[in-house]
Amino acid sequence: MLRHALPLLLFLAGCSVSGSQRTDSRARSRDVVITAVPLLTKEMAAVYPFLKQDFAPGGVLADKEVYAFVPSSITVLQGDTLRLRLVNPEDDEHNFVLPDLALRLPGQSTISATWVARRPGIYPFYCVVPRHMPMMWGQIVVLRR
Ligand SMILES: [Cu+2]
Repeated sequence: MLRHALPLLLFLAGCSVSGSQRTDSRARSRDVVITAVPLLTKEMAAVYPFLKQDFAPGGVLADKEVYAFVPSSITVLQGDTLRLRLVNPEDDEHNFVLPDLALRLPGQSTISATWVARRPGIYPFYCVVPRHMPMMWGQIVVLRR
């Protein structure tokens, strides 16, 4: 009986080894475009009159403006390479800061970069312009392969 089981065990062991080798070959490059989008900025006070009070000293958005990264959540698999294209269509400068990657996004510019999802986890990215924090952020979710 054991003699018949041995080839099966060797086959299964072989599957395990080839499975882990395939892990790297399944890693892929993913093109991701992220755009900095104004949501509630001082220029919009003409459209939304309540913003005048919000942006005034003591208002809920005093010294702040609300921007978003779109999309704000990106899910990839471990080992994948993200080919990022960061688009800032308006005239305010932004930043894009990830662990081990920090980029300046001048107004009306497009910046390209790559980021490799080496380890599983949740990696937040931020714009670190003080008047855009803490609202302007997102996350890259790296799933274990
Ligand atoms: Cu910003």
